[in-house]
Amino acid sequence: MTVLTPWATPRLTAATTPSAALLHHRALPPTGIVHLGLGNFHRAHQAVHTAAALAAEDGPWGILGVANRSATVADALREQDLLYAVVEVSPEGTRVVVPAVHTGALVAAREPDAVLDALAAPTTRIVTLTVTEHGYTFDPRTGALDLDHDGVRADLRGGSAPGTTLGLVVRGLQRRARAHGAPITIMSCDNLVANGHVTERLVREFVAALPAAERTELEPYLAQVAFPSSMVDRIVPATTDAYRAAAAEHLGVRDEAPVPAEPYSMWAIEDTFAAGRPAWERGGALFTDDVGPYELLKLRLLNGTHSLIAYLGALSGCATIPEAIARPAIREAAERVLRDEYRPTVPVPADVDLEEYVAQLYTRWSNSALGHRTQQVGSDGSVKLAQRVPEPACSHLAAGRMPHHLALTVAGYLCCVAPPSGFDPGPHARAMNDPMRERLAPLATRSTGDFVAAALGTGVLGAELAAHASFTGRVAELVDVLVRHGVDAAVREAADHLTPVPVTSR
Ligand code: CS2
Repeated sequence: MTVLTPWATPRLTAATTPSAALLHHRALPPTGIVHLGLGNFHRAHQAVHTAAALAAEDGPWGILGVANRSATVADALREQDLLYAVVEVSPEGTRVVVPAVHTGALVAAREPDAVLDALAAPTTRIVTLTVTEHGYTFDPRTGALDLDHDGVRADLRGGSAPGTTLGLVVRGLQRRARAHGAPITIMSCDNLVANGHVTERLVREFVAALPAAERTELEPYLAQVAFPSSMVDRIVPATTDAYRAAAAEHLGVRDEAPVPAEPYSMWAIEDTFAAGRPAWERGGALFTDDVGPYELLKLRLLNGTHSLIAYLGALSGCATIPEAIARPAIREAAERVLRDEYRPTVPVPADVDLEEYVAQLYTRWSNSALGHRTQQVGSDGSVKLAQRVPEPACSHLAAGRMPHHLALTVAGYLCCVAPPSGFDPGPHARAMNDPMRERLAPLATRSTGDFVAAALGTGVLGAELAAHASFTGRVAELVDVLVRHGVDAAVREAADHLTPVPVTSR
């Protein structure tokens, strides 16, 4: 192993990138895609599929990456000729590749006008989004655009730089409609059910809330805008020094912004583009008329189970998902929620071999070399769980069955982000970020039953699930067992349902 001293190692640039690491060898294409959300996920997923597509077929599909507020990645990329490494890690070994598909890196909060110009440029034909569930500024209780959100209100008023994703998108479309009106595709790559439809609906709601003159100017242009749905799947942890070291070791140069990722990657896309697209099917993506079944499979089997592993893992003191899934009790709870509670609620796409898919999930979660943190998966539960838990839970409840492990997921979440008085959930849970923390925390001083009813009563998991008293009751029992007896006892309680709960439909 070569040991590189950081100060003596040259920086990754166009001149120093080892050619063997490049995913394609074409000249950098002009910008055809503006991507909002220049985080790790985009750089390890869409950028890699785009580079692979470009290797197979040339086209004007360079990506201008836009970070929302933080300049860290954009600045590092600018110092590296927009290059960075993807460090693919598994127990079998490490592979380091450089996608080389970015044509620029901007920060919306710092240079909003340049971003709006890029969105309006006639050469821009696709806008892609990875802004997390949280970035769509909808009201979790109703799913509608949150018109009480300060950022949304400011962006609707206009007159200053847009601060929300929808504000940026709509103001970009407005500039476009005024300049030339060329068609464009807006594609969400976030973990939302029916992400294309949701994005379209939110854009339309935003436009409908604009003053009449702006509304009538923009509404007809929306007919030129396509909103395909897409299902994205790759486990991408946060960057740490270990990955910087791995990139340096493999490339022989210093990369300040590498991205770790698992080897697995999947992208299912609805083929309804308004102005062309890269040959992503030649870069590993799958095109389909209906992304829905792929989305549900992934959001429930992978993401839903992932959340349970993260909460029970953090409460057991596990820093990482592989550590958590290696614990017999957590593995058992994961198996049960996946097989008995999520699986019966998803249609399986014809080309997916379910057994193989599920076996792969356990291998992926067990990737100890990757060390995906429980804190990362557990963060933002208030927006993530709403996409994962309520629909399957309500469908079981409607059929007269109590989904004990979905209740355990919610109980684990509450214990992590709003720990009942006197209960210490441990460092990994304390480190979880959640936009609802401040609202939920004061409720946790109440008796468990009141606390859980009030917590779900905030609408965090939608009104329908909150109205099932038997479900909130079951969550409360599991919170009590978690707090008093720990994770293993709660898993036993969920599996054997020692405490009988009558399932009432409301
Ligand atoms: C995870 C996802 O953090 C989470 O909630 O479940 O980020 C998951 O790793 C990706 O969706 C995998 O594609």
